[in-house]
Amino acid sequence: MAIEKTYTMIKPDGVRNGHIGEIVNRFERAGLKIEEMRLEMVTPEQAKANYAEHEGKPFYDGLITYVTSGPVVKMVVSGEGAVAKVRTLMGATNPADAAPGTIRGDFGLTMDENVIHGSDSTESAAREIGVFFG
Ligand code: IDP
Ligand code: MG
Repeated sequence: MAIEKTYTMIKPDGVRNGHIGEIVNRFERAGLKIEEMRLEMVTPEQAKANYAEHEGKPFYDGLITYVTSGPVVKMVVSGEGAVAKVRTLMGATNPADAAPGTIRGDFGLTMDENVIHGSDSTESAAREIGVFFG
């Protein structure tokens, strides 16, 4: 594997419920490096660009409203196989299916409020880093 960069974001519920420190700690314990980190809102333009693949799906409007509803933590994280490593630490999309010990398994509430976003490929990562930090 190679050193990769990935985009990851603590969603509004993760910030509101006080999980920033725990999540950053899990990344660092896993050997990942925080390259960039900002606590701020997601703009509507950023939300639409990030979730373009879901446009037209029944949950799309709610997803855009939700992710722009409060401050998030936007991060670029790097390390050996960082894209897959962050996805493993996150757990399954639906917190009801996410394993204990994963971020979503431990802190996720519902499919809408599932604590964290992480790029799903190196191509998505490059695009998303451009959207949020470009
Ligand atoms: P991911 O976040 O694990 O990559 P995606 O399928 O890319 O999952 O979906 C993006 C986000 O959209 C999810 O994290 C979740 O917040 C939301 N989402 C996905 N599917 C549903 C659904 O069926 N109902 C409500 N929200 C959903
Ligand atoms: Mg996804």
